[in-house]
Amino acid sequence: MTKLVTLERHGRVAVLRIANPPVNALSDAVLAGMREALACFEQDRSFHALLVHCDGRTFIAGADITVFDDPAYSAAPFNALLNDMEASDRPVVAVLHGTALGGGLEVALACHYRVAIAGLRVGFPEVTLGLLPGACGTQRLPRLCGIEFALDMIQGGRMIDGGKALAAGIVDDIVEGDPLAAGLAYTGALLERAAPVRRLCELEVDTGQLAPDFFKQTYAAVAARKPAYPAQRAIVQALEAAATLPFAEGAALEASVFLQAVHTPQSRALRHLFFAERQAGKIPGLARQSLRPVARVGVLGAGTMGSGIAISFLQAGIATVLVEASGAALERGVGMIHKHFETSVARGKLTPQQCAQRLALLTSSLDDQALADCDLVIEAVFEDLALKRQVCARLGAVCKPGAIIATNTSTLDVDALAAASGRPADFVGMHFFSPANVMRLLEVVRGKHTAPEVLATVMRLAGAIGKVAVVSGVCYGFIGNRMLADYLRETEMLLLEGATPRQIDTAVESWEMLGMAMGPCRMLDMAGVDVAARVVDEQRLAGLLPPDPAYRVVVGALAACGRLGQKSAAGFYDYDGRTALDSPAVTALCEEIARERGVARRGDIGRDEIVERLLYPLISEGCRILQEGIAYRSGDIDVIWTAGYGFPDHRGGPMFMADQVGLERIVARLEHYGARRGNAFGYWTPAPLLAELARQGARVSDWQADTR
Ligand code: 3H9
Repeated sequence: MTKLVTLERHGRVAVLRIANPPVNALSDAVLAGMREALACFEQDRSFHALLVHCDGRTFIAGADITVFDDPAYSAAPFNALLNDMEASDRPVVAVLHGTALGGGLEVALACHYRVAIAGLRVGFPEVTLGLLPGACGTQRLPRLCGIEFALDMIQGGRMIDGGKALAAGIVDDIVEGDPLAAGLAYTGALLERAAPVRRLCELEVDTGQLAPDFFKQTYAAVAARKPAYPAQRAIVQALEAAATLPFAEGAALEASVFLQAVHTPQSRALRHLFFAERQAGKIPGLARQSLRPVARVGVLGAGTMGSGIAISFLQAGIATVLVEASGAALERGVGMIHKHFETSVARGKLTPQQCAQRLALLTSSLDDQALADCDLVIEAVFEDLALKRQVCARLGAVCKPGAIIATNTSTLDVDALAAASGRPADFVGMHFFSPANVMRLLEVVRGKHTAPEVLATVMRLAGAIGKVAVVSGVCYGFIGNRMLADYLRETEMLLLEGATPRQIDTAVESWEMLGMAMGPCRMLDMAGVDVAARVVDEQRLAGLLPPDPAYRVVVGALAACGRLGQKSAAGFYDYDGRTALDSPAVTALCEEIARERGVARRGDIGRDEIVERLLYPLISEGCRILQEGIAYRSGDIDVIWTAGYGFPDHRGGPMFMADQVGLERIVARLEHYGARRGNAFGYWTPAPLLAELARQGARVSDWQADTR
């Protein structure tokens, strides 16, 4: 028996103890250990019951996700183990604490009784990995809770708390205390009253309340919602099998659709992102860094961004002070924050008491001095280098010693701002994405002199406010916006060559081609065409533009004629309310610019060209970013794009996708466009790292940068 699993005697009760930190994931070795322990229990009739118990902070959090990468993976041994466990003629009990997720919940459902320790959460998160439960979760859960409940829980992938699990019958009782002691007490009581074994596999699924066309409707709803997630359809198939077939046949169907899901590119991509997000939090050389305490946060600037940042901290229960120079702007910002929490109450997401508690943590002021006792101050003023320098100098003077000073700049030189603050070791970039309280990404910019504990503190804080944080080195636009610049350059170039905004958006939004949440023209219209034009102007001022007369001239021209995007009901599109309409004026403007700048128009721009021209230069820039050490690893770039830029998670991010497409092909296509369109400005020259990896037949995901 492995040390991961032991069988211990506690009087009449055998305790099957799993100890596989940190989350007791079911690796092959754990499953083998469980099988051996179960066999010992079955052989020893002096035991009257089996208690399944986990060491550490949680019950089993699921199958070990890495096992699915094995091309020969089979769920059959796991299922056989659970069937044998359930078949036992003596009570099998699970004591659940922390989280019982995925395969962990399936273990619990194969037990005859389940007792929860207060604070337990249970769920089937497989769908977030492009999977469905594969150890009869789709068969046992509906026998306990009905089809509709099971569908909601499995399709949603969300966790439910112990109270809801008790109400649904997923757990039999909730108790307080040490899991082992509580589990033994519960099992002892079962034995006292000679409680019988109960097997979910022997129950019928109650379909009495289901509408006759329930499954037909559910298939249709799934097809309309996420056609790119095959697991969604497979979940309905497995539940339909549970409702209509005997247990063994339903189990066989689940096994078959589960295995298909495991091998889909979508699931591989989502599994990659699961680990990439966790990896992103690990900073080379920063493993055991002491942290600075952050109990009070200041935000300077009460615009949309500043207010959104304040909401993020208030939501996490952190006292926040909002400071702004103009009374009217401050009032607007505070109003926005109040409205946010009040809307949450109206939608039932917060109780009125929770809303009051959060708002009580907010103070506001027109005076910088209000920031003097903050542990972290984030400036979120207008994106203008001169203004930000001034503001950072003010913060350097007003913040208390040891306070962290952060800039929310999306492109500007963090080292220059750090120098302006006079406290470069205390200084860091915290690039939130708009709307700051909604978007999951936080790009943390590590300056040349940022102290390690400042970086570590901000990374930890990001987790506390529900963000996924990725570290970037200092360069123009950091990781995300630097890559975005190439994507937008080609967007505008294609417009000059004759593509329409709709053609471009539709190509990159289409699931078969790419599946971006929003095409670039729609995105710019939403973010503000003037904002985009200002970014290009700042780049020009900083001397960062290529000597290309046609480089990103469209946003400036649109902004100059008042087409600022949705806010002015005209941008790349005309707007009727929220409906985007093709704009003859934009076509005319692009024709005129093309004529002026000597860009030839053509009518043969197809979807493949659009997607390749937007994506491959971006990937190439990602390789430059890696080679320069701006990003620690390619997975970090994938997290930035999926969490912050609407890149489809089922593609795993641009770098993961690059490996799927093949680096050789990407290099060939870049060279193809270089030959066809001319390469006077080096746009189509593959990054040296990309060219080298393609030559070696290697993958960018495997490439390791030296640590900075
Ligand atoms: C499944 O069960 C399929 C079955 O239906 C059928 C099979 C036939 N595997 O998130 P954290 C690692 S599919 C491998 O930072 P937290 C994680 O990478 C699975 N590793 O902690 C990290 O490693 P490191 C269904 C896993 O406290 C460390 O554990 N289950 C797994 O913030 C700590 O993780 C899920 O999808 C795993 N299953 O959150 C649950 N889980 O330290 C996935 C975690 O090296 N897990 N790791 O970076 C979670 O949602 C969270 O980890 C959990 C804890 C809520 C449990």
